[in-house]
Amino acid sequence: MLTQNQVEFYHENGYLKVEQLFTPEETKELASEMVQIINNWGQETIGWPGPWRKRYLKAEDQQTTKAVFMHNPHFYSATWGRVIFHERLTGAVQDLIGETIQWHHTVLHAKPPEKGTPFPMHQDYPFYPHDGLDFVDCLVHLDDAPFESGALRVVPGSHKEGPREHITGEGTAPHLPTDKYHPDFIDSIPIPSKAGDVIFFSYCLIHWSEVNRTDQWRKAVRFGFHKPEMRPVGRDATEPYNSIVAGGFKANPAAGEILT
Ligand SMILES: O=C(O)CCC(=O)C(=O)O
Repeated sequence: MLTQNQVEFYHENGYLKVEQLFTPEETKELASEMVQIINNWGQETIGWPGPWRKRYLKAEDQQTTKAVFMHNPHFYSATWGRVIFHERLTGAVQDLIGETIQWHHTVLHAKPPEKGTPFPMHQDYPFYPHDGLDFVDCLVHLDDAPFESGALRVVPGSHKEGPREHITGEGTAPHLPTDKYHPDFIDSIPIPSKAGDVIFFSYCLIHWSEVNRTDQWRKAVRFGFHKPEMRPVGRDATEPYNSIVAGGFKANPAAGEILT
């Protein structure tokens, strides 16, 4: 699915954009199902809360940004369930981390027009820490995401140092401390994308994005997949941690011979 160069680029930089992984027909169907899901089940919020807003937004914008976030679109739409097994998506993840992959989550991050929420610099690791590094997030674009729409921005190579200390706690989404990590003094590159493009990135890659200032929605859905041996940090090692195997086969290291 991916070329050797693409795989090497991902491991070196911590991210990889694959253009048109979804065909225009697939993207059109996914986008229209997502609009139905939003209209039936969605809720508008200001986006991630937290003290980072003071550093990233002007006073008048700090509590007035707009966002629609939703987990598990497959609870409402079979079309979205099938994406968990989409062969070009899972095939790319298998090329990056190995034959057997376990699905972890699907979440919509939609930035409505004009004041669609920004995201502060962060890694995804503190949202779902696991005991390994082979965790790939995949940002599936349902709309064109030009620079002005708050396209994803990444700090290439920042995954190599592993998890970093984040500001966490009540009233805030995990984010990197703004006195050390802020676009004013950490260089990042924007990855403008088209509907149907997918950005794969390590859950240790530092990334962020700006306000959507266009008059169009910027809807993107993040899928997370990891190696099946990886387990959430803090969970008892004897507790089964099974979720959907989206590619390959999950063997049981403790299995005995049952059938011959
Ligand atoms: O969609 C974006 O612009 C950022 C999303 C993000 O930060 C994430 O998926 O962790």
